[in-house]
Amino acid sequence: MEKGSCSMGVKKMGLMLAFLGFLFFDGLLLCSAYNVHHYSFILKETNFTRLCTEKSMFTADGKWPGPTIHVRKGDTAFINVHNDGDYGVTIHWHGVRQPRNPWSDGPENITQCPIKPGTNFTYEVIFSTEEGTLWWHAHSDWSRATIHGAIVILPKLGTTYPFPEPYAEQVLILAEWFNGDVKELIDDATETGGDPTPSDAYAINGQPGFPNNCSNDTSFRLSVQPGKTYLLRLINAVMNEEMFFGIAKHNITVVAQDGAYIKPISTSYIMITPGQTMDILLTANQAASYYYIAATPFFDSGAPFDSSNTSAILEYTGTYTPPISPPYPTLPNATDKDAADNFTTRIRSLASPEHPVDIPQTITKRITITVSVNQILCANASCGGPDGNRLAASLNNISFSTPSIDFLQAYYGNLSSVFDRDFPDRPPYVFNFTGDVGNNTLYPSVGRKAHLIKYGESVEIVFQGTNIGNAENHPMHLHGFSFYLVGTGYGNFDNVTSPKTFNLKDPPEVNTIGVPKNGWAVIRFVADNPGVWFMHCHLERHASWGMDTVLIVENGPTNETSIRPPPPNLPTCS
Ligand SMILES: *[C@@H]1O[C@H](CO)[C@@H](O)[C@H](O)[C@H]1NC(C)=O
Ligand SMILES: *[C@@H]1O[C@H](CO)[C@@H](O)[C@H](O)[C@H]1NC(C)=O
Ligand SMILES: *[C@@H]1O[C@H](CO)[C@@H](O)[C@H](O)[C@H]1NC(C)=O
Ligand SMILES: *[C@@H]1O[C@H](CO)[C@@H](O)[C@H](O)[C@H]1NC(C)=O
Ligand SMILES: *[C@@H]1O[C@H](CO)[C@@H](O)[C@H](O)[C@H]1NC(C)=O
Ligand SMILES: *[C@@H]1O[C@H](CO)[C@@H](O)[C@H](O)[C@H]1NC(C)=O
Ligand SMILES: *[C@@H]1O[C@H](CO)[C@@H](O)[C@H](O)[C@H]1NC(C)=O
Ligand SMILES: *[C@@H]1O[C@H](CO)[C@@H](O)[C@H](O)[C@H]1NC(C)=O
Ligand SMILES: *[C@@H]1O[C@H](CO)[C@@H](O)[C@H](O)[C@H]1NC(C)=O
Ligand SMILES: *[C@@H]1O[C@H](CO)[C@@H](O)[C@H](O)[C@H]1NC(C)=O
Ligand SMILES: *[C@@H]1O[C@H](CO)[C@@H](O)[C@H](O)[C@H]1NC(C)=O
Ligand SMILES: *[C@@H]1O[C@H](CO)[C@@H](O)[C@H](O)[C@H]1NC(C)=O
Ligand SMILES: [Cu+2]
Repeated sequence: MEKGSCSMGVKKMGLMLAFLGFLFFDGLLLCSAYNVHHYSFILKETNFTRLCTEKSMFTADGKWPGPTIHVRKGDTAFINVHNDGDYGVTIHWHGVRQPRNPWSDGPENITQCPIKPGTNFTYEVIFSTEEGTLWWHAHSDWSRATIHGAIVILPKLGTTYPFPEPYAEQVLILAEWFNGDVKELIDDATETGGDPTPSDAYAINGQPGFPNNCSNDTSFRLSVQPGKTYLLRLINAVMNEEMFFGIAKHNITVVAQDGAYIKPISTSYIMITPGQTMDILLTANQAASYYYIAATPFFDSGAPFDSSNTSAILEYTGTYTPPISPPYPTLPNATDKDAADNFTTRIRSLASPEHPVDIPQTITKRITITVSVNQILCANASCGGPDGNRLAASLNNISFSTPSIDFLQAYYGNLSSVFDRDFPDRPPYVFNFTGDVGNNTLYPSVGRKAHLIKYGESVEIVFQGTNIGNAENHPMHLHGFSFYLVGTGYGNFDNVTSPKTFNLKDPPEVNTIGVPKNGWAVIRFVADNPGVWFMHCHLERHASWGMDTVLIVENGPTNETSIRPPPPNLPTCS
């Protein structure tokens, strides 16, 4: 059926429903021709009170979290973003591949310049292979703390979930609340070179919940009917911490990660990194009562972090006396690497006939990237980081600096001097990366570099964590692709012994992976999406410090394997 033949604006849909009698469900039209959706977001300052503190916050449509986008697999959504705020902003559609369409990917000054106050830009978000849960978020300064929301991608009509149809579903977004203004917070930290102030609370669907100050009575509540099974779409929109999550007295079953199905995992807790999403089945099979749903940080470095926890309440329907102290889930300690690994190493692609995998077996392009937290020397030890230095971070010892004209425009328009094309495919020094590191790698160089990849290459990237600065688990995220996580391990990657441990049969297909502290992670993908694609740590302070780079996949031989022409009204750079 012709794409777009029955498209209409979401706001008009209720009205159309009344007149035309279309089947309509929560913003989604149940008609196979209705595969184009229109949304409109207004970004604006809105007041919120949490932890007894009122502040003005930059949000989408005055909501925190922002609106949910509903589509089916293979649909396209046009999203007009109007900026009524005080400063420029961009939006990223996290985990959506956007075939040939980097123009709508969103990272600030990588694929576009910011949407200036008083102006708008319409993103064309093209869904292809994704199915399950993804999310969208601001991708400029630290606006994503407050500007984010869920993307729900249902199976195509005529196809079903690879598990029994859940009775109902619920988006759960983990986020971070800062009593102060997040833009001031990161601007101040950038000026001094020190650690940004940690958040004051975590939140589930915008509510810190028990036991946070003034939050006991405002917890998010999930009402469930005894015996029914619910699909929870969990998103980690937290800025700087990975999270453990669980529900008191209930096991949960994880069935998808990052918009791809996995073999079901029954567990009492999960670990989810910033950027990741998980689809989880919950069966209300315990005594009718209240139970806490909670999340606590997983943070395995010595840097400052928010050690608090957040909760919501699972509330069974029926007649009973609510408990005074509902049970709270037992979650692992913040530094418990074993607990994190015990969950993450169980994840396998579903790899069924309906949801097959296609893992590159013969690699044509190998890249090794060290992932480090560093320092930049400051004259007279005048900065706010360790030893009076400036905190920094790097990939292959290059700390990324953002240009003021986007990479994509510069690449497409052949502008020189915006970026260099020599991001190296191996670390500049080989040393005992995870051992007692010397000083030669503590101080990175600073640059704006991209790495070019030919269309169609089978790519393998080895992320090698290092013990420089502050070793820690880094959730690396690549735009424009999902990829197979074929192996992880501790210590230095060994190109003879490590590949023997690879899973080349059913590895998870994801867009964000935690590179273990003082360890390595290896990913594989086919470079079949021409474009300019950002790759970075999804811990926001590391991304701000320069733990980023750009992969450019060159055009293939035909129009259908080339970057599409730019859309009208791209924000201008200035
Ligand atoms: C919003 O919050 C600020 C404090 O950050 C306060 O000064 C202002 O009066 C509030 N505005 C409204 C409309 O409540
Ligand atoms: C969006 O901006 C264009 C100019 O680029 C303008 O013509 C249009 O009216 C704006 N639309 C909205 C909804 O603000
Ligand atoms: C709770 O908030 C009040 C008002 O802001 C503050 O005075 C108090 O110190 C806070 N208590 C805790 C435990 O954070
Ligand atoms: C929240 O409730 C718990 C017990 O349910 C209590 O211990 C705690 O003091 C309460 N906190 C506040 C801020 O009311
Ligand atoms: C959760 O799973 C564990 C391990 O399979 C099992 O021992 C436990 O009884 C289960 N708990 C519930 C509440 O189903
Ligand atoms: C949790 O970790 C902290 C250090 O991060 C440690 O002091 C504490 O004893 C640990 N608690 C448990 C129960 O293991
Ligand atoms: C991790 O799994 C191993 C093997 O099953 C077990 O011995 C260990 O206790 C687990 N650790 C944690 C923290 O769950
Ligand atoms: C690297 O350093 C670690 C930790 O100090 C040590 O255990 C390991 O043996 C070293 N490896 C090599 C090859 O020197
Ligand atoms: C690193 O540099 C510091 C100060 O320049 C020096 O004191 C220290 O010995 C050096 N360490 C190594 C391992 O080179
Ligand atoms: C494996 O590592 C060794 C030593 O670091 C290096 O000389 C060799 O070229 C590597 N082989 C491959 C296939 O990358
Ligand atoms: C490829 O695209 C260009 C520019 O959009 C167009 O001029 C040309 O006709 C296209 N070629 C084919 C074979 O579609
Ligand atoms: C991005 O570019 C704009 C100019 O187009 C500039 O104002 C802004 O500071 C740049 N952002 C960053 C993070 O450098
Ligand atoms: Cu990181």
